[in-house]
Amino acid sequence: MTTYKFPHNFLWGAATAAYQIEGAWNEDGKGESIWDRFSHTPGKISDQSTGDIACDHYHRYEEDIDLMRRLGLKAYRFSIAWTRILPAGRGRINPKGLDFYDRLIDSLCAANIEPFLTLYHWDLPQALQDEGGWENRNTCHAFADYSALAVKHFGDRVKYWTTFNEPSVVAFDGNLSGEHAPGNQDPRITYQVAHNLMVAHGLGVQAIRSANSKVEAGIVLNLWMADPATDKPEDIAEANAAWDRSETLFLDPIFKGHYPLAAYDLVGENMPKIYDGDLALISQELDYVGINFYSRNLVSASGNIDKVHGSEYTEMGWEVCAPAMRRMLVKINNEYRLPPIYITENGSAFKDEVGADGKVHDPRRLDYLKQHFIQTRLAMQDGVDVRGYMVWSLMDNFEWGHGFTKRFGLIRMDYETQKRTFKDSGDWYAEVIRKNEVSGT
Ligand code: IFM
Repeated sequence: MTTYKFPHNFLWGAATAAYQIEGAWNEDGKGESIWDRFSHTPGKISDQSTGDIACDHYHRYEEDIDLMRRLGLKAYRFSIAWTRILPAGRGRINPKGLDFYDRLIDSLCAANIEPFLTLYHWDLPQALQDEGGWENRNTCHAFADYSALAVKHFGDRVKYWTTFNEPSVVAFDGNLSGEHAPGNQDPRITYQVAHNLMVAHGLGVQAIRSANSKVEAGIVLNLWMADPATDKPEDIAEANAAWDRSETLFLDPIFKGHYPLAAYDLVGENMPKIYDGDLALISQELDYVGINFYSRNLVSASGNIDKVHGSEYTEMGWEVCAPAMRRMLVKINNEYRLPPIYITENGSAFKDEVGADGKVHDPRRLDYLKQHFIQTRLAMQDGVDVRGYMVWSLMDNFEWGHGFTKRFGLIRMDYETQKRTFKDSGDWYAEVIRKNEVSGT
């Protein structure tokens, strides 16, 4: 058994997103978002649920901050619902929306918990979708104006500002597979959205910095390591090609200032409109990058791979493979000139039950987190500059197209009663934070 100490000031946290926990979907002047519209459309969510109430965090945020205190969180990553403060995406400001986030942020600060704020975690105002959404470049300007408003208002208390959470999921799940809002299935729209999200990120960073020069601006990318299924040269080549086709689509424009040829060769007639100056805008220096890591893709030259014999899989069907996290971190650190890294999401969904003793014993989640903390610490020893770690998620919540069927929380939610119950992983995480170390093999 080895004990892995983390650096002093390491920012241990937990993460959530507005639509997944807040509820109060149409209260106090909030406008409709694309996720309100999508979840209210029959057949879109596997258990027919919606985020109308979710964890009712809008009304119970104080209780939730008490739970964060019990965890000893140093940081809390959450997102703003754009439609709470600008119900139509631009124009009229909703003071009650600002008021909610003021109260939330003030309570976090009073609890000594650093607010780590995401501006866009997928809930575009429906009014902007009605004008074409992210396919329409005007949405990028609306995003910059919304960013400036938020930073002017909250920037005195919030230091960390993330423009986008997982732009690849926004582009591909929302516009190619159609499994997410707004539910398009169109490759032409997908690539235009992918590019426009990058433009909006660049405009957002400019807006954040001109609204408050003291805050930090970054973006959050989700990365899956691509591992070869065997050590045959053709599988290794295919794994490298798979990484180049997908993960570089957002890393390259942001950190190299150009799109990856490997990815854009494949786009053909769906090539987005890119204007002069876009790439300079997109590749502005960032203060940090957030990385979300859950699993890896196993790649073989001969095609698809079935489940890996002997590997454990989560309820999402994702393989548990913590060493892939270290390899991914080392790879991006070698291939890009990166700012400091925060692990902004990592976690696992398992079928948790409340035991006869009234407790939630979730040894698989605890072990998943332990292994990933250790691999991250090892990557830090390899020279990767990781400054913090936000577990996904603080509590079970609305898992998008899966509704409430997947539980990622450190805290269990009973959605009928809104009762919150600490899981064993939550108690264990509190100890990790308190000791600033993790022990394991
Ligand atoms: O729940 C999501 C989150 O909103 C974005 N990253 C992945 C999580 C688990 O699927």
